Amino acid sequence: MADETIEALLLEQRKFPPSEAFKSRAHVVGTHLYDEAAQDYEAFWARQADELVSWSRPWGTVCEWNLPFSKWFVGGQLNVAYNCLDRHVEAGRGGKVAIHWEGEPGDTRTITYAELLAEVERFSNALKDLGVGRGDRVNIYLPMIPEAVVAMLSCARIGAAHSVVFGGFSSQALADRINDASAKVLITADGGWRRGEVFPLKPQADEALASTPSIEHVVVVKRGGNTVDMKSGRDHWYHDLMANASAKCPAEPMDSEQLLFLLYTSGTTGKPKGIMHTTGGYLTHVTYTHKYVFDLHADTDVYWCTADVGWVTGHSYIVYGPLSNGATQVIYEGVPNHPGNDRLWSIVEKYKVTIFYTAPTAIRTFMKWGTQEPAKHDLSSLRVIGSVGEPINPEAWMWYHEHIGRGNCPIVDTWWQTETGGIMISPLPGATTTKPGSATFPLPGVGAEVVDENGKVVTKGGGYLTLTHPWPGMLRGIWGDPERYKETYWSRFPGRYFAGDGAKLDDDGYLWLLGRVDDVMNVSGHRISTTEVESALVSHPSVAEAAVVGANDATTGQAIIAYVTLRGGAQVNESDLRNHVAKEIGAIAKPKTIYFTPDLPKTRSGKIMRRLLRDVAEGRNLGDTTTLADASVVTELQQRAAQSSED
Ligand code: 7RM
Repeated sequence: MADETIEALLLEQRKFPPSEAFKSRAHVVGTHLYDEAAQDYEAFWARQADELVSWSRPWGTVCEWNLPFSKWFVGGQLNVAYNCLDRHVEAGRGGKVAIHWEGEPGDTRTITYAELLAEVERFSNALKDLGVGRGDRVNIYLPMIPEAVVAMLSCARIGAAHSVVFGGFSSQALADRINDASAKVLITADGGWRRGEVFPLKPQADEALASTPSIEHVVVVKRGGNTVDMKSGRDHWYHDLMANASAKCPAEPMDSEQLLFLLYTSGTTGKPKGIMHTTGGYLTHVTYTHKYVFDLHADTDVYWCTADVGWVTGHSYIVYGPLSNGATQVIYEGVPNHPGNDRLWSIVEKYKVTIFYTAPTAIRTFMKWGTQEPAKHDLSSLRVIGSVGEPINPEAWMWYHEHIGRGNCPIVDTWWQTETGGIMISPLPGATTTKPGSATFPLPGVGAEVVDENGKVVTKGGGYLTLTHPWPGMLRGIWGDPERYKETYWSRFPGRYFAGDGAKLDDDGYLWLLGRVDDVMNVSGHRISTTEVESALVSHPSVAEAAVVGANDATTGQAIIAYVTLRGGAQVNESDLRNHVAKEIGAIAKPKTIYFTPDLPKTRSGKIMRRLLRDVAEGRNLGDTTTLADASVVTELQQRAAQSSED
């Protein structure tokens, strides 16, 4: 019987140092930032806050830490919208493009910093006219249109906290979140474009509004052109409010610890948690990470993050980080395969995107679609490419490196969470030698350690990923439930934040994320991570994507069941694939059964839902499927499982 907390099976030897050409222009080369932060992390963050953020009143204390509650830059005052807009305009950069927006049908809008500021000032006044003020909550339920950015920044400007709900969520999910936050105003649209069609938002919102007594007003942006009901006195068209609002709305100073937003995470059990983020620390964290992780040069780069503003990635790396840094960015409304599988690459070519940030689920989908899609376009503008959301399998990393990065873009694999606010573990592209599949090292200013089940620090091999000291962007709590905050994040290992993820350290001290610890499989006493078996499967040239789960087994405790999606046109048989896994990482990790499937069940943000696959594998009725992106995928797998047990 093995005794490791989580076994480390996969050995990856390939290494990619930054090129001399990249280093010659990079913000960070070498170790000076790491050395500085290691001396005194509070002083390090204070320097970032000072250099990267504009304050209307300086702070007194850098960090007040009463475990598990932290306050950053205490006593300081600032306005986030001022930092994202006014200061760039005041510095003479009002004519710089903030947003190249591309609608799914092909319509476009180009918005400069001065124009974005004017829109935000007007909409801030419109919100004030509706009675919104400091400390209120505003819900946002919008497609990926510029008004989503305007709405968020307008809330920040007047001191109201926003709670963005992803436009793909149901009316029930919207109602739950509105009610938990007691939001006063809802900002939505008639509809948005997706896969060549208009999807309705206002009708969904209307269903939610039947049970949300706190909502006094609804603002509706016209985008889809679909017919909607407008309830007189409550519902207002955005364009009408804007026509009547006054143009000037000075940014008022907010306390550093003023609530900036709530963002709900569904987690695995229980009701969604309203994760709280505040002002000064959060802005410092996202501005710093956006600048250094992507090596942003705001005057020349064109940045594009493909996330939705409904997720934390959209908050931190579409809205607050990039705009605070004065970046020019692309925002795209629709799906990656409309009208063709090369839509994203045509956008990269069109806007000469230099920094591209996406998720492993997207990269594995691109692998399925084939290399001919990116090959149709000139991607030579790209210089840094990033990944977030799940562990990136080494072969997916290699595919991204070769076919999108064309062999000469550093890849930044960024580990972080809704709760961390910003990136925590990632290479710095001019400083770090990367290894395919490793998020490498904690960023300067971040403390991360792997521990075993007793909380003892592990310096080599697998265990639980913990964070050892507070950081500016950390969540301040769960809205309305401080006990749940302590219990969820701070109780498993005393004095440490436990993220819920497994990780291992290799011989060179590189960190490898191993997936959620709830998913770890126990096969004959060996604790095996899903990530490593999935990566072994994906390393087969025919495989694009894989999900594995441990299902109850009379002999081995759990047996590994794999669900595999092949690359376009490829074929392979089950036993070859099982042997391939044995060869890559060892016989103990060989899947007992492999199912081939065109799709895997995923959350709406694209993370594989192994819990459902476990239900399928163990023949259980499906639990909660409401967070699933496409429920037909599991139904299909269930039918297949039932069939194979009859065979
Ligand atoms: C940004 C985001 C958080 C969870 C996290 C991990 C997983 C995210 C990576 C990753 C391996 C990565 N926020 N995760 N990034 N795993 N490597 N680079 O995704 O709150 O929605 O999810 O996502 O399990 O705990 S999130």
